[in-house]
Amino acid sequence: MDVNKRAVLQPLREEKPAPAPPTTYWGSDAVAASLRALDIPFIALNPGASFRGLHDSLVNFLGNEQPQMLLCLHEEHAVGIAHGYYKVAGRMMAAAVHANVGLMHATMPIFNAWCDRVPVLVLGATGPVDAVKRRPWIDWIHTARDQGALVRDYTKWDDQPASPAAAQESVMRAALLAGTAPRGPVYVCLDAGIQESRLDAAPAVPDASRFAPPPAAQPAPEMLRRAAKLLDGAQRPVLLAGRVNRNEQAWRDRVTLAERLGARVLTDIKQAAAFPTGHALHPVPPSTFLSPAGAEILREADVILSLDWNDLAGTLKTAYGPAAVAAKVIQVSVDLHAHRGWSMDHQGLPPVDCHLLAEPDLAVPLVLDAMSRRAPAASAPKKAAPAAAAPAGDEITVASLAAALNDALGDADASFLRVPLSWSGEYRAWRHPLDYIGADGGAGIGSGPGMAVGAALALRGSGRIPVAVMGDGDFLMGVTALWTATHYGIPLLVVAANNRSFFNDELHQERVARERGRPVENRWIGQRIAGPDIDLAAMGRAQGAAAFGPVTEPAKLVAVLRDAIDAVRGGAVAVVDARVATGYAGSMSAGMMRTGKAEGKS
Ligand SMILES: Cc1ncc(C[n+]2csc(CCOP(=O)(O)OP(=O)(O)O)c2C)c(N)n1
Ligand SMILES: [Mg+2]
Repeated sequence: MDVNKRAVLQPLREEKPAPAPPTTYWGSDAVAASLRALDIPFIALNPGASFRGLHDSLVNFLGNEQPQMLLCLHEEHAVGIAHGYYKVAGRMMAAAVHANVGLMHATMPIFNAWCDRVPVLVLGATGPVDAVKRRPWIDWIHTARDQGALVRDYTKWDDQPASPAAAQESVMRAALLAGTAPRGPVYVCLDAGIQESRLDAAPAVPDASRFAPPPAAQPAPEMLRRAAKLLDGAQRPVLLAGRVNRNEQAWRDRVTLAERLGARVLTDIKQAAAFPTGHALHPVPPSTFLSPAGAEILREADVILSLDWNDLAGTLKTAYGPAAVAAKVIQVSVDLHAHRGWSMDHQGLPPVDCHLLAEPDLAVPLVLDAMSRRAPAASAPKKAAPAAAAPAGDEITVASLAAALNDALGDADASFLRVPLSWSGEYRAWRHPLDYIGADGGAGIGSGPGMAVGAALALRGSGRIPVAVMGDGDFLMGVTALWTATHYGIPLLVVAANNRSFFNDELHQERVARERGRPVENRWIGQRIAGPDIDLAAMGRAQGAAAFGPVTEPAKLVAVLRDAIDAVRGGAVAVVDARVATGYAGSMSAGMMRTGKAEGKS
């Protein structure tokens, strides 16, 4: 393999249409003009006749730029790519999905984006609302009375405008709502009849600046004073660093806050990097559920400051059990604005003594200013030594895979776009907000490849190596998303931690068997993805990726990963099929241990 140590940034593939000087204008041109006005960079889609009008406008009215189309092989990828892109870029993308069936394919990633509070502008369509205009059969099965009902419970807003002018307003409102915290996906259904109606003149271009999301809301001054007083008086404060943004200054502000308070900090592996995990004040690795060590720290706390911690109530319950929470709790979050009746993604109801109704990244500097404590607290606790690398055995484990990846990456800046369920937070330190983008929000397996492609798209040119480590189950459900990356030239390393099983659920079967006194050794049935073993490298190669493996020998792994990383540096998508032993790492935690056995995470 050609060893190329420097990142090569090939231009993103552009698909330039033949020029089409406008002679006529159409309803869908008005929608396209709105997307341009909103500065939407990309629109990921799988085509469909219900939005053929919009498709034509994107190509022939806008010239396939701003937004540029990204063709996807499944609607799940289209929304997942938009989701992953936002998680890195902090910028909203659009996705277009076909009437009824396309939206049905997109429901899971829309739910994921909803749970992750990530904005995505989902455009859909319906066969003509006016029955007279419907073609026989197909337009009838692809017309629904209320398509938005499919996603209404996990979007911030949906609409089905009834004219081109109303469609422009609808898209502006959708973007405004999606981009206002708490953020989330929105759905606008475009009637095919309206898209294909002729306009008398070129559509107006909305002034998007007049419909922009308002500046982030400030917390109430009284609450800020109260929070500062609680923190000034705290002896053993704990900071729960949850859902925060990718901004470097905000990262430094959190470190300053923790150091000034001498607060111990916990982070969550479901969320993006929120604090340097190697810092002395970050004593336990990020985990899916609160670890026993984390619970101990929370029980000792006198003041707990939650920076939009996902599931504050469940976390406190893990630490305190049924007893009242002894510590004073400060919650910094606007999330309650997103809490609805259909989905329980709002989690339990936490006891809160002081609520700053603001986004954490805005609130932290205000809290720092309001506090009287100025100097860093004197005694930082000693950081526990990181776990020693597991000794090399006959089989690759997820721990040894992580160690090999760390070795192969060396000092390079890498962004982890996914880690598998079997990953433990101690395997790699986060030192920068872009070191890790967190999980998918809704725990929908199959989101890994699509979200990784979207995040890698946003990382192009950053000098960071995009790395997605994912379970074989996650990989297999979404693998064709990688074609979008190879087609457009989006470098990305995908490492499949291939245990040839939906292993998380083997653990669930094991638990049930134990409870029922039935044979534990049957846990694999209906779970193993073996016999035949699937050649994941070949699946990657089929999408146009540089493919490596299957790798079964621990001794060969670092060299293979180096080659794969070099391929990514050269601009490729690389897929490594690493055959790992079944088994989960030692991060199993109190919440999982109801029966005292290691259990599945989701
Ligand atoms: C769409 C969807 N289907 C099923 C599940 C249930 N589920 C949770 S984890 C898991 C197994 C995932 O397998 P893999 O990605 O290979 O990870 P492993 O557990 O083997 O490490 C499944 C099926 C889910 N969360 N989402
Ligand atoms: Mg698996």
